[in-house]
Amino acid sequence: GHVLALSGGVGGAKLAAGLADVLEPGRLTVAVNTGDDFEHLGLTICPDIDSVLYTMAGLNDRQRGWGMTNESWHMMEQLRALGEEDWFNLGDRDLATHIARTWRLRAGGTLSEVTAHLARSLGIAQQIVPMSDDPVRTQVLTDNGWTDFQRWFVGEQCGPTVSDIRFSGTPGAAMSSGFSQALAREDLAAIVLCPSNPFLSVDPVLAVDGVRDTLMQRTVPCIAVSPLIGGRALKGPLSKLLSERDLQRGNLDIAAHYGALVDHIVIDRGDGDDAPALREAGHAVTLAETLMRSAADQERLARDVLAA
Ligand code: FO1
Ligand code: CA
Repeated sequence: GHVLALSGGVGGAKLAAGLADVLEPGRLTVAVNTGDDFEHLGLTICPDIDSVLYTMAGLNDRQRGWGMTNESWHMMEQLRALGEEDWFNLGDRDLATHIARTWRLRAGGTLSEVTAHLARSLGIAQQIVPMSDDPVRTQVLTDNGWTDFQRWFVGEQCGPTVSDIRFSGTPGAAMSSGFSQALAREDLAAIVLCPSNPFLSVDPVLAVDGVRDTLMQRTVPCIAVSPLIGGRALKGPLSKLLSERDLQRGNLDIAAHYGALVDHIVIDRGDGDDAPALREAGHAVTLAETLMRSAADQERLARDVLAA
């Protein structure tokens, strides 16, 4: 059957790439969070779509966790010399993606069409679809008021404490046609929530009109891969958000957050102690090696998820 993966950046993109390696191309759709998207210097930037594209094409920079490998930064140096905003780093090669996307959007293309074009051009055979073609913008509430996501994430290095999160544009944002078609497939065999930040990467996807209800009504299994190892997130602000919300129970809080949406949770082998309580809460549990350092790791985890 067909597999639908819901993904944010980094961790999600790696599992999506693993799934792409083990499934025939026609059997995978990756629906990507667009809540991190923003307009910057006249360009439309879609960080999570970029992460998925680059990782599935094998062009991602593993060290940095975002952007392209073999990157150079001449444009940024010159931008700085011109006194323009330089808090958000655009590599020379990465810049081409944002120019191509912005150009095609301005010519009237939808984000779905533009993303499909970029994927094809990068040699990706799988379907990568934005969660929505309508703009959704994640914003966080801090002592400075509502702040756009990238301003907080990159500009403020996730420093200010977050007391609330909203997805501006929802309700009202419709599923992209590729996303709704994947959800409606007769041969849909599994829905995978990738190991992305539940609050910042998966929740915006669930906030798109109809997604949560459709997932609740579905009969195909929904499998979440925990983004935590030893109670901590590898990267990004998830650990900070959990502690600011006084959520100290690791995988149990991740599972509680998803609740009845998720049938099955895949957790790290080292966190086997969490399994009994997760099972008591009604989730099936699989232990796996969830750290993905290489393409081989991604593939191994993808196989374990599909076995679940
Ligand atoms: N993340 C950073 O921490 N600093 C950056 O300067 C930065 C630039 C950047 C450019 C293009 C792109 O697609 C992503 C970029 N990211 C950067 C990553 C990204 O903004 C975040 O990792 C995600 O939005 C959170 O998952
Ligand atoms: Ca993200």
